[in-house]
Amino acid sequence: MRAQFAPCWVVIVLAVACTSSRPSASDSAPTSVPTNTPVAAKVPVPSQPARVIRITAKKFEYSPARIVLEKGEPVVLELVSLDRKHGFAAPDLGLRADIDPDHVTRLELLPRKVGTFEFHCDVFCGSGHEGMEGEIVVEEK
Ligand SMILES: [Cu+2]
Repeated sequence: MRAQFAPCWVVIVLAVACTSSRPSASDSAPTSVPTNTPVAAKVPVPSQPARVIRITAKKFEYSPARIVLEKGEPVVLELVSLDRKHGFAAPDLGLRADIDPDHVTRLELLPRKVGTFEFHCDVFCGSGHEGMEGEIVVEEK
């Protein structure tokens, strides 16, 4: 009866031996990576730094009111109010922020589609508020 199980035990012992003797990634890492390789080299680096575009808002205009970007170009919009609270809404780009006079509001944008995208003030700021708008034009590289 015991003789019938012997081949099974041999197979199990061999399987465990093979599994435990296989080097894992963590075991081999210290010997395969040169000691002078900086850890940061493994972190993906953006292909280009974000361009900063400052947009000022005041009754009842943005400056600049037209912004031209390249598709795939990372930008940071710095929004500043020169008078009172305004809004910045570019719904087709998924952007929305309040613009307060006492600090800079930053919005990151990575345009992924070509087109002209309207932005407007969505915080009532007086008669003329309805015409406070601009556009972001995204062009092919
Ligand atoms: Cu407004």
